[in-house]
Amino acid sequence: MDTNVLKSKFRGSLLGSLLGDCLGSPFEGEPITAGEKIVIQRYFDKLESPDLKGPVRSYTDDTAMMKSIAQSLIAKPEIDYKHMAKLFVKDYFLEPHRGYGPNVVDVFSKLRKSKFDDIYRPAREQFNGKGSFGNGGAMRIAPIALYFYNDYNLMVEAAKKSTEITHTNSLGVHGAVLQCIAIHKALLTDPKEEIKFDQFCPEITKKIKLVEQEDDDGLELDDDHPYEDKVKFVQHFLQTNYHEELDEEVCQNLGTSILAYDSVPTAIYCFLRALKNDIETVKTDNIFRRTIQYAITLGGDTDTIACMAGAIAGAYLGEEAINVNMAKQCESYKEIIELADQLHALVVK
Ligand code: RVK
Ligand code: MG
Ligand code: MG
Repeated sequence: MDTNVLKSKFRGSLLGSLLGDCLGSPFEGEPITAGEKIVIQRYFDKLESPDLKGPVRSYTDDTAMMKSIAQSLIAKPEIDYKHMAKLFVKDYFLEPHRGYGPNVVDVFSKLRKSKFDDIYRPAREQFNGKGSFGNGGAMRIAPIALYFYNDYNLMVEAAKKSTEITHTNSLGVHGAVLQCIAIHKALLTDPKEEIKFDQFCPEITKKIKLVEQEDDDGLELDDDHPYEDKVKFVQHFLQTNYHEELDEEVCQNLGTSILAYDSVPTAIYCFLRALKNDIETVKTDNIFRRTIQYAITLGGDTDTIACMAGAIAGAYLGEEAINVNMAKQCESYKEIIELADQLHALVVK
């Protein structure tokens, strides 16, 4: 792929992540009614206006941690997970009010207290040794998909290792891997070439199936391949024509919660549904906007689901698809572009 196209896609993915987070966070946890969907439509119409003034829209933990991963890859191109862990912790203690999950905050305190002697131990001990399955590993994963765009196996390994600093439950780790695989697939698809719905899901299903099989602990629990099953559900919903009641089924079956299992497949669905251009409740010709606006109208963990859906959409469409006025509303958007460019310069020759 042409290096300038890739550069635009690198920017698109990190900006997509930022915009989803900044624009989604005001709606976090709210039940989304038909009236609220109209409010969200107007909110997005205004965001596209060049005359819109007002305070920038702050980012939350999703972007704070995504930035740390990018900064660590840039500072330590040979990959240094202890350095990454230190950046997570440093940022948290500098700005603790970015809406971090309660478990990760505890992990950060333990990491600091233990002087990072074993960066994986605190996360392993959480939830009585089960580890977290929150979506915190997935929400921050975009820089890993970009940095390892040329080496799929290293990418999967880095997705796991960067996640395990805070999340060790296989549901948390595999959620991050699935999100990484989806961004990677979008990144490597030519934006002029249409994403084929009947191929995208089966391809990522095949990949996540292998990851789930490799990490299978042999316990033969009821469900040893939850993500494989969930992506099949995504495919099923995509094969159904859009109607508003479908959103309720999507929320019930795919989920919209803070848990990786209940949000990563939903984000993938939002992107693919937005590509189909049949969502009546979201009125725009812009696929990027449709992706994050639709994700927000599903409610629940809106910042994170929009952030993850935005990272995939941006990786596919590139920076040009993102309305500049909208991007300018978001805190640190120039810094995010700079990080994307530095990652690109490091890995795209
Ligand atoms: C607030 C039981 C578990 C669990 C387990 C639940 C920010 C807990 C971002 C936990 C993202 C929560 C999100 C989140 C990212 C996880 N047993 N319950 N084994 N594992 N939970 O704390 O980084 O919004 O209730 O690890 O994944 O915008 O507190 O944080 O939406 O999931 O938080 O998991 O959160 P954490 P995180
Ligand atoms: Mg957040
Ligand atoms: Mg969130």
